[in-house]
Amino acid sequence: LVLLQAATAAAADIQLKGARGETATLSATEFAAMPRVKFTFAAHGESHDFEGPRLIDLLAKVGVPTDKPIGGAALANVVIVTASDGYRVTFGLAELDPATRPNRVIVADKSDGQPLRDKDGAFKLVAEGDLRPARSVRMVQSIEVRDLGAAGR
Ligand SMILES: Nc1nc2c(c(=O)[nH]1)N[C@H]1C(S)=C(S)[C@@H](COP(=O)(O)O)O[C@H]1N2
Ligand SMILES: [Mo]
Repeated sequence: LVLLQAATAAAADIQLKGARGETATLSATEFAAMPRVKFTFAAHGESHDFEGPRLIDLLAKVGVPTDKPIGGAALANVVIVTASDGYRVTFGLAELDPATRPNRVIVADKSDGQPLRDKDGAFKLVAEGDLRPARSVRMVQSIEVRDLGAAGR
């Protein structure tokens, strides 16, 4: 069973969907090759290091611009992170933008230099600076950008 879980984790990929319907599947191999950042996150009175690419860099693969600050109509874009147990959390796209906010939001695949705990699955969302771990989505499966559009339409 342990071997089977390891194989499942290694084969995990993340489904991405953009605001204009773009889709991409990010394999664990592609994920591992992305630039990554690391910071400490405290939850339940314990601090641990988490490491992985920024969420916004994943979303670049489905049309989110990362060469200029998030602005204009994209300020009404929301990002929905869904886990394999159905747990869901949202962010405003600008919250993920390093040109807008100092707090980093990552999809972690390592903690304290080790693979994540089994219960976290292959990927766990971690939002630097959050005072509680409610947005630390375990077992991240898919991430979607949705454009709320202009008011009244
Ligand atoms: N997939 C998934 N992630 C989740 C949850 C969940 O139910 N499912 N609960 C959240 C909440 S409310 C908390 S407090 C933390 C608890 O996770 P931990 O036991 O690893 O700290 O996970 C968060 N991430
Ligand atoms: Mo919670």
